[in-house]
Amino acid sequence: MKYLAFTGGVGGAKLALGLSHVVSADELTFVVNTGDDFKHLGFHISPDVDTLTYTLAGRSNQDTGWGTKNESWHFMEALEGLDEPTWFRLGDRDLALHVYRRERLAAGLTLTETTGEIAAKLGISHRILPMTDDPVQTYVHTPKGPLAFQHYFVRDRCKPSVSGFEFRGIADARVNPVINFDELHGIIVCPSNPFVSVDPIFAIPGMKEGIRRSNVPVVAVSPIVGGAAIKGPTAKMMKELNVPSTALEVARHYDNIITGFVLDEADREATKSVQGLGLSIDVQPTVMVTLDDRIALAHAVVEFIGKIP
Ligand code: FO1
Repeated sequence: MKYLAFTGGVGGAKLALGLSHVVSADELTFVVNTGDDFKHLGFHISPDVDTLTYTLAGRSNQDTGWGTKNESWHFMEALEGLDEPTWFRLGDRDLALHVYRRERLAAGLTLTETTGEIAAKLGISHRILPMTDDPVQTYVHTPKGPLAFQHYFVRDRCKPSVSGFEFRGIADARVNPVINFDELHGIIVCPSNPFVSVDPIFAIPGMKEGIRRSNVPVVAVSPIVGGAAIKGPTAKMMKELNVPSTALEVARHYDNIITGFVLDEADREATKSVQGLGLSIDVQPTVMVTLDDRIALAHAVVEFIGKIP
């Protein structure tokens, strides 16, 4: 395990796919946020794990970034007919994965073991590790009180104003024991939402210590480009938290963990300010549209890690 890549959902998974083409499976392991997980319709839903899995398997829905491509929605239509909730869209193909996971968890496997079985069946060789196998649930604080993450993100479409976050269960969560911090060459923080996708990973007791103990470069790719998030509510959350929605602010947010930061060319003028935080800087095209964009950025990140003292 030479590289660990921390990621959340859609945005981070783009770079993760690029990394999977650049670093072999025995040298690159993914650690995924599970704070978005929730119980729904009797299933254990694990959105960021599934988004990464489908992305690495080349099966993800290119339009939404989550769920599978060539999807159909008969299950949802039939469920609606039974007056069941359909705000969280489960496609017919995606449903098979949820049924499988429910069976394997009921048989006593951990989320890590179940995720490994699914990845193998989908032809993925890179390891996908949930950040923990213990229950952690992200809640966002809104004017109407704490809101479970999927209710905020999907049911309420990120409309409520956010004033803070809590990761319920985090104090008792154990770092996934499969993660080995000892022989690493570098750690990559993919461009996911710092507050609800990356912070839960860092908040697990022992995770920051493990990262520091590894004593290797920790490089984050900015999820903010030119003051806007490429995907999702990151910039909106920053405004609501009364912090500038800038790449510099993201670097400051990660400051006590990361040693390097990748800015988009649109934010080149922030180079000096980010270096002022004591971070090494690399400026790259970070907006990933094509697979080649993903691979090029992944190459640049791995090279950047090699240059950081
Ligand atoms: N996101 C949505 O905006 N709407 C959905 O209906 C939805 C369904 C869904 C089903 C399975 C899955 O793995 C992810 C799904 N997501 C949906 C995405 C998910 O809510 C987000 O990707 C993460 O929770 C945030 O990164």
